Amino acid sequence: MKRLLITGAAGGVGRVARTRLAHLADVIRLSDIADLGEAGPNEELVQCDLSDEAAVFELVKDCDAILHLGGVSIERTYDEIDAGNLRGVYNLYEAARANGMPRIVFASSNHTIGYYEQDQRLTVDMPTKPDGWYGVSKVFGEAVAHMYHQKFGQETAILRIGSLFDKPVDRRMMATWFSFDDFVSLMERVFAVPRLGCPTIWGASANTCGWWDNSHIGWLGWTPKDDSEVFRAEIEQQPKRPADAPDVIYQGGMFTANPVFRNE
Ligand code: NAI
Ligand code: 15L
Repeated sequence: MKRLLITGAAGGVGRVARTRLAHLADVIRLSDIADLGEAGPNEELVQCDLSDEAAVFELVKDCDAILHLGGVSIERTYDEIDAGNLRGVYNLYEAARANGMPRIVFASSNHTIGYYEQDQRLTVDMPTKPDGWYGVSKVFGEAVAHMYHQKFGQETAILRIGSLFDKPVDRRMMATWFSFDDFVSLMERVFAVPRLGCPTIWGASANTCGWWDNSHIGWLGWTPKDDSEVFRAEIEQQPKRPADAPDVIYQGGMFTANPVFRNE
């Protein structure tokens, strides 16, 4: 493809995507509200706030595909989440509609289903159970993706990411871990398939103790390779958590224990 837009490119996942997905397009347009440093070869840098409608319209122009990572990535006040994740998603989808409907990957989250207990095995057609305003904002984004697909044919991969980090850092992440290698191989498939539609995909590696069923996306030809078991000995050196701790009971872990943060 000619130009791939990556929003949230200054963030933890964005910084990895910047280097590891560079081969997917002739030009990578990187965007964030935060500083993005110096442009490398084949990079365009656009600093903008996703809540700025005119700026997002300009941002999306001439893009063939979008990896939408930008926005608030943890529980925050309603107003902060509103700007980045509600208004931001509205602006992105409207800009895409006005600019040829480039294929989108929407970075959703396991916090859409955070209140399911850890002994439950989930398919993507089960009702959401968000564990805070952050999770609610991701449910909103998923609904927007479905609505734009139904109404206009906009294609989106709704990626419900577990824990996309170098390695799991606690017992819960043994189930939710998503390796960067598996993320990259998924992005390669999602942007290559001739028809995508609007599937919901669990963003997790092939963890032996995982909770989520991706059997509905066999047609995508993506097989995650990593398994958190290689970190088990290291993780089990951590003290055991009490049986009634939120991170032992719920799939969303400690997010379920967050208060509703009040706007200042
Ligand atoms: P991050 O917080 O490191 O990166 C998000 C980026 O979005 C930041 O660089 C931030 O400056 C930018 N941003 C925030 N508000 C913005 C606004 N109004 N306008 C423009 N840019 C704005 O998060 P991370 O870990 O890189 O996650 C990337 C995406 O994946 C996020 O959407 C997050 O919700 C989602 N996700 C990540 C998971 C993970 O394990 N890393 C798990 C589940 C979902
Ligand atoms: C998320 O949605 C967050 O963005 C990330 O920082 C992690 O907390 C992750 O979920 C998780 O649940 O491990």
